[in-house]
Amino acid sequence: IRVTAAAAIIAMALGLQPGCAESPAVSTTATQTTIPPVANYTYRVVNSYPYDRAAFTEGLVYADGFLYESTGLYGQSTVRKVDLATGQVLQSTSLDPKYFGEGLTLWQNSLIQLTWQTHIGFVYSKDNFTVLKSFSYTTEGWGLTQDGTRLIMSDGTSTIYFLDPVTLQATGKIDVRDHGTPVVNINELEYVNGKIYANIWLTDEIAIIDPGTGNVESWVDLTGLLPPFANPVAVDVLNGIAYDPVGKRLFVTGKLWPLLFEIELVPKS
Ligand code: DDQ
Ligand code: CA
Repeated sequence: IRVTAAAAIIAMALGLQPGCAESPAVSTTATQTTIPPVANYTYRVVNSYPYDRAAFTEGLVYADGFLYESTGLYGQSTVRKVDLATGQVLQSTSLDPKYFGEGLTLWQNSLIQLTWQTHIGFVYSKDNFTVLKSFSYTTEGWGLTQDGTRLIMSDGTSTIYFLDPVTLQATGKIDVRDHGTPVVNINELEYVNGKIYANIWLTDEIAIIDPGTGNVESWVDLTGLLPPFANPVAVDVLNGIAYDPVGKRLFVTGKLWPLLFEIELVPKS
């Protein structure tokens, strides 16, 4: 798993280990040997769109021709509605500077947003971005998506939590593993066709996770997605996955990236 230089420096500064999934050093147990081999994918770019390169993308959702996004950094965190074709920000609301915006999902007519280390989330009206309520949780807040029944939340560890979408209380959890090895730094999430797609912080990899078992079924290697000419000044890591179930389109971007991509997965030969 590739780690960008800038990301590695940030990781060092924060005293964190990148979330590499090395082969387990110890022998696998009987149950683990029954897990099928991981499928490896690369990608094909179908479309690319201009994007606000000042957006520190932490949460990304697609609905009805628009993207909804949560941006991070203290003093710069927002919830916004973005025009897919032009990248233009159509509507935006800023968070109090004490909050660092994180995962975002759409539930019925509301947008639900996490914050990083302040243990508070916000529920907004999707139409006018007014805050309808807030809720609390004990972990950090990283990624958020939903499967039609439950919210699905990551906290930077290898655990993914399921939350009741109405009470916003945790109802269950899974431990994400690649053939027994915990996968940490699970960041932005998207529920796609019965699987959880997850950005792994500080890498160019997306893990495709079985929500029932927590097993990583596939890895998608997005190395080289952002071309060097699009990257004249600092950008941060790949982060942000959104899915259009009607058009069957998969969108990805990154923190401070000037482009958003529609991609297709291509099996690695
Ligand atoms: N998280 O998204 C992985 C949960 C947190 C990312 C925090 C990155 C801090 C970067 C600070 C950069 C200061 C210019
Ligand atoms: Ca997402």
